Amino acid sequence: MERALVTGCNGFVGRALLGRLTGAGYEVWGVDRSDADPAFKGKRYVRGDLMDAAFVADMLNEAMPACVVHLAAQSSVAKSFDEPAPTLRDGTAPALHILEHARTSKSGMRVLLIGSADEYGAVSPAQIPVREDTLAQPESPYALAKAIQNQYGRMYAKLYRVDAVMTRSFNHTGPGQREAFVLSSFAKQVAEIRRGLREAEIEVGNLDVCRDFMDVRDVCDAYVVLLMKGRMGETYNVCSGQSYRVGDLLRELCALAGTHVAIRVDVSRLRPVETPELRGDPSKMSSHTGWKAKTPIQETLKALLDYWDGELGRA
Ligand code: A2R
Repeated sequence: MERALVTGCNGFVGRALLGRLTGAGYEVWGVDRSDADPAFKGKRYVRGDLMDAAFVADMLNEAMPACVVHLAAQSSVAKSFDEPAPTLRDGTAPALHILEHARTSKSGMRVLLIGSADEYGAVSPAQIPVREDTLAQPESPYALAKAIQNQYGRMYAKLYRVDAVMTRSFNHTGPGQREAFVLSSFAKQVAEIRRGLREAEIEVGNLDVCRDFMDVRDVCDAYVVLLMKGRMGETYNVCSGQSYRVGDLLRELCALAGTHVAIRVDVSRLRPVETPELRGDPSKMSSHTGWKAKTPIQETLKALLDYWDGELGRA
């Protein structure tokens, strides 16, 4: 049984990925800087800060994984504008420590570095759907950190034959996502309205942006398939190839919940720079690995709504 080590395992994607990796036959070790999430009960869990190179080296020497899925990062674009320095540090140094260990130990482990569609920055309509060879022009500290991480991976693969594979993952959502993320925030508010816990009014940012949203389960499947079939040194768009207007998804959530809501724009939710549409071209991913996003968006929205309904019911 091959061992996979997941960094940032307590987070939204880490918790969803655990079952997908186990289902694919991996023995999973998790690492994060807080106490283990209950999902990791019975699994090998290491607590520590990946900013610490010695910690990373010791952990990898002990785990000797066949592969690492590097999820750990400060994952909020909005927060990155307020906290650029920690975002840049957290988004780059841990990847470098992992790659350095792979280089010096010659372990041959595969390192899957999770990047972001935000690396592309403000793409023009003519560049949509965005391909991997589009010039990355990051427009947030978060995106810049991810672009640097991507270049580390590319460079280590080229110079040292470290088996690094990089993603540029487009928007994904699902049960367990924090409400700092747009669809999760909407779903929570709609669930609260349905339960009579708040006025029938929703606070929103920009409803006109269009994004390539996927279900987190599909994204986790993409990561598992990239561990097996991704090519060294390559970057892959993990995307559906379809984009949805955020306002339309809000309407869909309201329809699913059977609620009518008023909409109030909260200026604190508006970003300094906002790309009108970000939709990826998934053809490289599908031709190299066979993966395709398959979950209908309505199913994802329903799962998100049910999740928040359950959380509110428990509160
Ligand atoms: O920030 P915390 O304390 O919540 O911990 C986060 C953890 N993490 C770290 N763990 C160890 N050492 C570090 N230096 C370090 N920095 C961050 O990674 C958190 O538990 C986890 C990230 O989880 P989420 O914020 O829920 O991110 P999510 O949505 O699971 O995204 C996974 C990846 C990220 O690289 C995103 O930028 C990308 O997918 O979209």
